Amino acid sequence: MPVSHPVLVVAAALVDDLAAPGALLAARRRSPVSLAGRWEFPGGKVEPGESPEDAVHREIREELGVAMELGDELAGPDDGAWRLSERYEMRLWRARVTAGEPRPLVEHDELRWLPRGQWLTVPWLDADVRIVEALAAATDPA
Ligand code: 9L3
Ligand code: MG
Repeated sequence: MPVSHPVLVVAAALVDDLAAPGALLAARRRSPVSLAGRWEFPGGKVEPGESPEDAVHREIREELGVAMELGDELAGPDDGAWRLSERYEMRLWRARVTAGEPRPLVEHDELRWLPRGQWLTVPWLDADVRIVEALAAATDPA
């Protein structure tokens, strides 16, 4: 059987200040049922022919209704990506909202700005926990 390549998911670590992150935006999923109630970095799958950067802008516009600027990527251990499961791998960028107020429009039912020091206080998706930890470790104390 051919080994199938993981599907690429892209997501944003939206922070209030790219140079000195204080608050981090977490989004609570309402779908699918298996993930409902767990928190994540908002984002989704890259579409055919789309660059990962274009995809993360599109996903955040669709899911939260805002425009953003990208900061640095938080590279993961798997060729720069974060393996989420057998099916998915993810790339993640620090980002900042440039227009609009984030709202849970599609697959979330709540958004929360978590103050620095409280980033791990919500039940993240299992796959996202180590990424939040890595982001916190890579972020200088405010
Ligand atoms: N996923 C995990 N962590 C994230 C995101 C955005 C996505 N921060 C996982 C959940 C889904 C899959 O990736 O199983 C595809 O995401 P979506 O298209 O349902 O958002
Ligand atoms: Mg999504």
